[in-house]
Amino acid sequence: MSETPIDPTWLAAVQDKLKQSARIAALTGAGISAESGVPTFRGADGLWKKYRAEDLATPEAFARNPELVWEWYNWRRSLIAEKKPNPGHLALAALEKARPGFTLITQNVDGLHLSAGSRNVLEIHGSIWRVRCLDCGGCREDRTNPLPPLPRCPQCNGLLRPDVVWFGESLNPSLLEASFQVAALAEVMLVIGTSAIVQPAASLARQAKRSGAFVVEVNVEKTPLSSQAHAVLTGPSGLILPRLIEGLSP
Ligand code: BV8
Ligand code: ZN
Repeated sequence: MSETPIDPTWLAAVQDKLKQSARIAALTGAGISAESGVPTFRGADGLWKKYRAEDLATPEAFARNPELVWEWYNWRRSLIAEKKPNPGHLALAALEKARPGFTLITQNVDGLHLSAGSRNVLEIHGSIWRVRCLDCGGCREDRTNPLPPLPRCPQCNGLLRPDVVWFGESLNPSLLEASFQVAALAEVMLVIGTSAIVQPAASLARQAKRSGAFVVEVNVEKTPLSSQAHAVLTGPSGLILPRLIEGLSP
């Protein structure tokens, strides 16, 4: 295991692994969007800093005070609306073009992977750009910015919620199953920009390793995963990922 700031030896080793592999998976967290100017959850300017996750990203919080929760999501939507994908997002979109067997699993709800051109994406925590009706279940993309303080369903006038997975809520079973399947079949698993704390997403890397994948962590700091990874590339994903896919022809 190595943890070096883009040590050329390890960079070459991971590049070789990617060249030799058909089935590659990536799990991304808020860190990959940091260089686009989207605050991470736990960073110094973290999203939770202004608010606490337990106070807002839960069904109880929404039931107790839907206006406060919508105020937080409207704030995040307005913040993310003007952000662009960074070289890290673009490198993963290029990786998908070079390797059809590449699957991107993201914990992020900001939609920046899709804006970067990635298509084989499992948004396991949902999307901040989708809304879902509490009454009829109708779910659709709505980029109105900002949404009203208590947005209503155009079909049945029911109260809308963000179509994201809150703490204490189960993930979509088919998305969850698909992501564990991808992890189990991966020859290489890139774990990028995540504090590896939130479950069950954090278990995907362990699943990949158990199934024989070469696990690579890309992060600016150590995480609980670092000691499990075969390679730890320390540095910003916007710098490392484009280097990793250099010379990777289809
Ligand atoms: C569930 C959507 C079944 C909403 C989010 C098992 C064990 C322990 C706890 C649990 C468990 N199972 C369930 C739980 C409870 C809970 C949980 O995991 N709690 C944690 C806090 C311990 N999990 C759940 O509730 C999940 N549900 O399992 O259902 C169930 C049901 C009932 C009861 C029990 C179980 C649902 C979790 C999903 C929550 N929704 N997001 C929204 O966004 O509004 S989570 C949200 O936080 C994100 O989606 C993401 O998953 C997480 C934040 O993590 P990161 O993305 O990693 O971001 P973070 O800021 O933490 O870290 C950024 C990293 O980037 C850092 O490492 C930093 O160094 C790095 N970085 C920064 N800049 C860069 C960089 N890296 C590279 N380059 C850079 N430039
Ligand atoms: Zn409805």
